[in-house]
Amino acid sequence: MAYKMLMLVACIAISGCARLTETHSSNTRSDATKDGPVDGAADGAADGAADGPADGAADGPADGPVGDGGPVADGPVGDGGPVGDTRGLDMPLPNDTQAPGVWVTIPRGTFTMGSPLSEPCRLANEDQHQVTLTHEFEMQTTEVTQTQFLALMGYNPSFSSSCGGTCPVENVTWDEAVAYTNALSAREELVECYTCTGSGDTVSCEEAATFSGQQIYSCPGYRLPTDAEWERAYRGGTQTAYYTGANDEDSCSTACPSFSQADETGWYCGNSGEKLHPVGEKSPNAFGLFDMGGNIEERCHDRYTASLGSSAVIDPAGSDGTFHVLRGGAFALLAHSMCAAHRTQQGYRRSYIGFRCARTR
Ligand SMILES: [Ca+2]
Repeated sequence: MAYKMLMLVACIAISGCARLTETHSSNTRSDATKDGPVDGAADGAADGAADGPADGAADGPADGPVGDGGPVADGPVGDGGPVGDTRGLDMPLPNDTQAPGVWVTIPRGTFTMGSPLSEPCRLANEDQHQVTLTHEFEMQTTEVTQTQFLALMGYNPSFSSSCGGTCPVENVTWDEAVAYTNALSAREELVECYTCTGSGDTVSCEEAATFSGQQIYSCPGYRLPTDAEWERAYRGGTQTAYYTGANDEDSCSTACPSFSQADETGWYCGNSGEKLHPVGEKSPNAFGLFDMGGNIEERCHDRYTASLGSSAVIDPAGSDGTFHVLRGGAFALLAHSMCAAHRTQQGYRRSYIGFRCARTR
């Protein structure tokens, strides 16, 4: 395919795609080079113009944090229903390669989204505020694998296809990701959450008119998690930078040092060998979710907004911005990109961007 050829040329030019990173400097290694647009992703535009949160880790947001980063308000973590729902599959393994994979239920409730001003490496788009999600939702325990994507969609867009079927699918646009969730819905005769035209790597999608804005939480079918759902799922009741512990000042360094909290969380530039890894090799969080930090960055349902504000919100569903939210860092990115509150955006396909699925219960 043409975009793969262009990607190959781009990789050769910079001596390896593993060093490809996002463009905002606070999240990237100093020796990293941005890969140019590989093709015209349906939600793409001029790269760089909106390719990341406003920097300003040193300044912090103008509005102060809400509360002091205390515990979540809705009781113990892990009370959200069955773990290991395999939808009839025989092998409930974390690296199960069959669609739709293994799922857990994340309980409804209130939590503190964002990071405190004191957190090392934090960015200005991490305003701390209370978020209430009035619904419980299911989330896939792993990133969608290449085998899962190929089985449903009939092609594998991944740049690192040699990594194997248990590795996450990557190099997907937001449109390709939601087309996959629609395919899951269609297979189970659920109402689809997105309207798509075309197919394959040129598919173009948007949220269905019936489920625009906050109505997305009413969609019966599969979808991507919202920005707020993703962070609630990641935290698993924790309020630290990583679900494995506090951040380290060293993680702000573009030299990408390795340290324990990050190493336990997932694959990033300090421990990945700058290559993609099979899903489920790191320890899961309290909800049983793997690779929420690292390996591939994960596309979210809603569109990015730089300022979350300090006011409490109920069932947030993003903005009317151009690009959709990305979460969780990646094998080629710095450790702090794996932090719970780290948010960014990207309109183009990238060799380190994939997704996992969610569904309102
Ligand atoms: Ca991930």
